[in-house]
Amino acid sequence: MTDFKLLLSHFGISVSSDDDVIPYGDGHINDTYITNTEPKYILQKINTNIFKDAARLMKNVELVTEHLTKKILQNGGNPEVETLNIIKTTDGQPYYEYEGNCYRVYRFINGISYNLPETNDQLFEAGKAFGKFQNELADFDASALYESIPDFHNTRKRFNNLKASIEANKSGRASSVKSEIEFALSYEKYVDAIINGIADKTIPLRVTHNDTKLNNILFDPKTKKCLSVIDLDTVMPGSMLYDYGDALRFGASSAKEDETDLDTVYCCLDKFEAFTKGFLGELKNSATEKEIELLPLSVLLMTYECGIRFLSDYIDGDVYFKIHYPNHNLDRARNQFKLVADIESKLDEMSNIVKNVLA
Ligand code: ADP
Ligand code: GN1
Ligand code: MG
Repeated sequence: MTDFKLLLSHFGISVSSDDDVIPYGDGHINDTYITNTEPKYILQKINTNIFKDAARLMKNVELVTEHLTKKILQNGGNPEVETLNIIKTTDGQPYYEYEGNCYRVYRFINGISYNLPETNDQLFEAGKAFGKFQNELADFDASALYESIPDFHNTRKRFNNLKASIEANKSGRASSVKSEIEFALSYEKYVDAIINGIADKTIPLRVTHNDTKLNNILFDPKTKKCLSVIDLDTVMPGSMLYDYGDALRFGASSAKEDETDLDTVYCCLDKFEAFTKGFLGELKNSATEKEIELLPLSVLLMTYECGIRFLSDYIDGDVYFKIHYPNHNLDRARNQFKLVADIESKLDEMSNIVKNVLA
């Protein structure tokens, strides 16, 4: 049992008992808790199976939040709620090692995160927020960043990893998911689209968030606008298309990421349009022709990539994503694959929407 009272005392935070530290949020990676204190804090056990070097990870978060803080202040905003604020340990460190685990504390931001957006306005606001996030980091020195997860959105590598998982078949589950594997392998033709553009420089490398699902944005409960973009663990050099495609993978879906009634899972073009308006409102002047061309395909690719990651993890025996029941990763994979097929059938319509938004 973690002694939370003792642990938090190293951050200068006092709780009456361990009951004042409560599991929080729906992240798939870190263990997140909220403290029942005034003010409240977010405590996270960093997933060091995934983020191997907590010191360098936290250096990234420090550098990025310092940069964002300057921008927020220049715009007359409030950095205490508009970006993450690291609470240092009493020794001035950005995380604390305790019983072999690495813990960090953030100031709690009083905002709402959505697993299923409720209105198109929320999509518009999310598009604006992720577009603005990239603009604010446009003059950030990318070479200062450590690559916290190498090849995070290299879809070719993700495809090869899936093949390796099937081959190794660590869980013995591969034979039970033949149709999902067949579906996944049949989409190989798309996997190089973004990587090739990066290689031939038609797609510029930018500092991107790389994990733009909607619950990594906090909305202001009063104004309904986006308050802040959080979960900065994967801020790394990447493509604008990763942030756009991943946000729509999640945000334009008609259903939650683990909905199992697949008849109710499809890509909503009105949500797609609302997000695109917000995103391109911020970035249309800096987007290249190739980036614009690949916007619709990036939604397919990021959804496909996430689907094959869930499927690989199911075959590996659920070692990466947090699951809440035995077939959770398989359900998530099926859900993403249903979306992939639907997005593929809507690519032309999506291109027309992008054209109209830019007109
Ligand atoms: P994971 O990498 O596991 O997704 P996150 O950093 O995204 O972890 O945190 C999980 C959830 O916790 C978020 O989706 C959000 O709801 C909540 N959360 C994280 N940090 C804060 C914060 N500083 N203030 C308020 N809520 C937060
Ligand atoms: C994870 O950390 P979280 O829950 O916000 C994952 C993303 C996936 C997403 C799928 C570091 O996001 O890449 O798209 O789950 N983050 C990491 O829901 O792997
Ligand atoms: Mg998250």
